[in-house]
This record gives sequence, C-alpha cells and structure tokens, in this order.
Amino acid sequence: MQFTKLEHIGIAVKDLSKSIMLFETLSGKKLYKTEEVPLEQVKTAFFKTGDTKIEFLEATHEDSAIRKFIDKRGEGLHHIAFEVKNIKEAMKEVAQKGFTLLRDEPKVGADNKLICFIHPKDTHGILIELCQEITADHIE
Ligand code: CMX
Repeated sequence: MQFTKLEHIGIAVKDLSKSIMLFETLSGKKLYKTEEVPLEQVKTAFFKTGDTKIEFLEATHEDSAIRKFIDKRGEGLHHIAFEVKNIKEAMKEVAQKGFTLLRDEPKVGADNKLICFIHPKDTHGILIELCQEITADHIE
C-alpha cells in the first residue's frame, strides 16, 4: 500500500460561512462544494487547490469531534487526509505496522469517500485520515 496523494487538509472552524468568505478572499478560488455529514456531526466546505483540497469543518452537534477539538485546542488544523487505492487493505496494513485505527471498518465520509482515521498519538499529534473514492463497486 502507498498513499497516492495528499487528498485534503481538514481545518476545524466555528463558523463555516465566515471561513468560506475568508478563503475565497484569500485564495481567489470559488467553493467546490458544501456537504453535511450527519454521521460525523459536521458541515463541510471544500476548496480545490491543485490536486489537494482544503476542507473546512463546522460542528453540527455539541458531541461532534469538531466541537470537542475546538473547545480544547481552538480553531485550526484538524487532520490531513491521504488517498489510498484500497482502504480495507490499507487499514489492515497500517494496523499490522502498529498504528491505532479509530474504527475497525471504513465509514462513509464527505465528498464521496470511504474514510478511516489513525489516532494522533501515533503520528506526531496529527490526526491522519485514509480515504478512498466510492465507486459503483461499493454500492450494494
Ligand atoms: N488532532 C490532533 N490531536 C487531537 C485531535 C486532532 N484532530 N483531536 C483530539 N486530539 C487530541 C486531544 O487534544 C487529546 O490530547 P491530550 O491527551 O494531549 O489532551 C487527545 O487527542 C484525546 O482527545 P480527546 O478530546 O479526549 O478526544 P477523544 O479521545 O474523545 O477523541 C479522537 C480524539 C481523535 C479519537 C476523535 O476526535 C476521533 O475519533 N476523531 C475521528 C473522527 C473525526 O475527527 N471526525 C470529524 C471529521 C470528519 C470528516 O472529516 O468528515
């Protein structure tokens, strides 16, 4: 297994609409999409920057990982996401290498992806996401 690219960088924010305006002003780019992910209790906004996206995340519930993160550490870099070809194989491999996966199975995340996370204590305090594009093969 190899990472195929840095797919996106996730940034935790308090107010998604303010962050969208800020990043549009800063980057000269228009928003690529917004999406709510109920399972993760977040609203997201994506910008494309070359091959990599920037994902802003706002909590939609007080139990959201994003709300807890901001309460503890403030707004800022929340995770970095690497694309893999086969997420199940990648998860098996990183677990064999001793990294702690936050779940046993991939779940459906934003932007048409299967995702999983590696605990930040294993990776220099940075939360790492592995992601794979969902294709027709995944739809049962
Ligand atoms: N990056 C780095 N460190 C983080 C972190 C993050 N994103 N989130 C929490 N931590 C740190 C905390 O600061 C804390 O550090 P200390 O022990 O030094 O105080 C430690 O991890 C434990 O934090 P906690 O607040 O007690 O939080 P939990 O253990 O309840 O959860 C984590 C932490 C990473 C396991 C949890 O946030 C999680 O499961 N994350 C994955 C899911 C997720 O983040 N979803 C939102 C994004 C969804 C999307 O991209 O669509």
